[in-house]
Amino acid sequence: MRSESPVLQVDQDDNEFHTVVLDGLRRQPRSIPPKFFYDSRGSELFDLICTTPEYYPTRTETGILDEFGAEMAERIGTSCVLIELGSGSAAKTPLLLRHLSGAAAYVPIDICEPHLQRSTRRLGMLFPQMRMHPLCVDYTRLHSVKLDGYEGRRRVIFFPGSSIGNCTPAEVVQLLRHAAKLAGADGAMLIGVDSKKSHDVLNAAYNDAAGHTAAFNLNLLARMRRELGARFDPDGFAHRAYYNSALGRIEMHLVSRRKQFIQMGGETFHFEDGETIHTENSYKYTAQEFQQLAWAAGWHPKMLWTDRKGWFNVHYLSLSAGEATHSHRQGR
Ligand code: AVJ
Repeated sequence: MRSESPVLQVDQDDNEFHTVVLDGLRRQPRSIPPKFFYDSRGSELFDLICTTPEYYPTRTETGILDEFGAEMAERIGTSCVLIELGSGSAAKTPLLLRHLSGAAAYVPIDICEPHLQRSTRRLGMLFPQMRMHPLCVDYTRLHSVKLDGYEGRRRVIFFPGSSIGNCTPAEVVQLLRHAAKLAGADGAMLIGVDSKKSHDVLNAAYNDAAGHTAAFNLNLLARMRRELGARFDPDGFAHRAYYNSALGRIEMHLVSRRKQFIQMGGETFHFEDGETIHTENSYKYTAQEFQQLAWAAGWHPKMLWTDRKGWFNVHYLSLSAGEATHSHRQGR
C-alpha cells in the first residue's frame, strides 16, 4: 500500500474557530461559516444525513459516478493526479478511482485529520498500486495548498457533493481560479453541482424527519461550549432551513427561541426572540448558470453528466480551450 500519513500544511490556525466565532457573533446579521460543522461528530452526522430518504444529492451523484465513471476517467486521463477537495469519508471516490490505472495518484484534501486518516487507509487498501498523498488543509484556502512533484502528470481537481454550493457566486469564481492555478496548464476539473428544483424537495432535504440535519446544525453550538468555553442555554436555539428562491440557495440558521445571551471570550452577546445565527448557504445552480461561472474563472466546460431527473450535474471543465467538447449525457 503506497500511502503516506496526512501532511499537515503549515497554515492551520488553531485559534481560527475562536476568532471566527467571536467575529461572527459581533456582526449583524450574525453568521458562522459552515466549515466549522466538521469536527468528528459533525462529520459523522453528515454521513448520517447522506443516508436519509430526503437528502437526495449524495445518492443521485453516486448514481451518476457509478454509471459514467469510466467515461469520466477516459476524459481526465487514467494516469492523472486526482486532487479531491473536501474528501471527507471519500465514499464516492472509488467509483472514479476504479477506472484509473495504478499509475495514477490520489491527493485527498480535508480539514478533519482523523477523517482523512480513516478514508486514506480505506482507499489505500482498495487501490494498493495507487499512491495516496493526503493533505490536511482547508480547501477554502486553496491558494495556500502546496503540491510538489508529479511533473508531466495531468492534474485533475475532483470536487464532488456540491460543496461548491457553500460559496456565493463570486466566491465560486475565486475558488475556481485558485483551482486552475493548482491544476496547472493542461489541468481539468470534475465538479458536482446540485441543481435548482421544486422547493418542496429542497426544503425536505435540509429538514429530514430523522432530525440529523438539525443535529448537524446544533452540533456547532455544542462545539462552541466544548471547545471555546461559550456559556449559554444549549436548548435555547432551534434549527431552521429553507429555500430562499430570490437568491437561489438553501439557508440554514440557528434561531433563538427567546430573549437570551451567549457569553464568550469575556463578551456577552444578546439575542432577541427569533434572532438567528446564519450557519450555511447551499446554492443551487442550473447547468447553464454554473457554466457561466466556470467561463468567468477561465475554465472551458467540455462535458456534463446528469441523472434521469436532471436533479444533479457533474461538470467536466478543462483549461485547454482546444479540447473536444461534447454536449451532455443523461442517466438511465
Ligand atoms: C456538504 C455542503 C454539500 O450543502 O448540501 C447537508 C452540507 N448541510 N445538509 C449541502 C449539508 C445540510 C452539504 N454540503
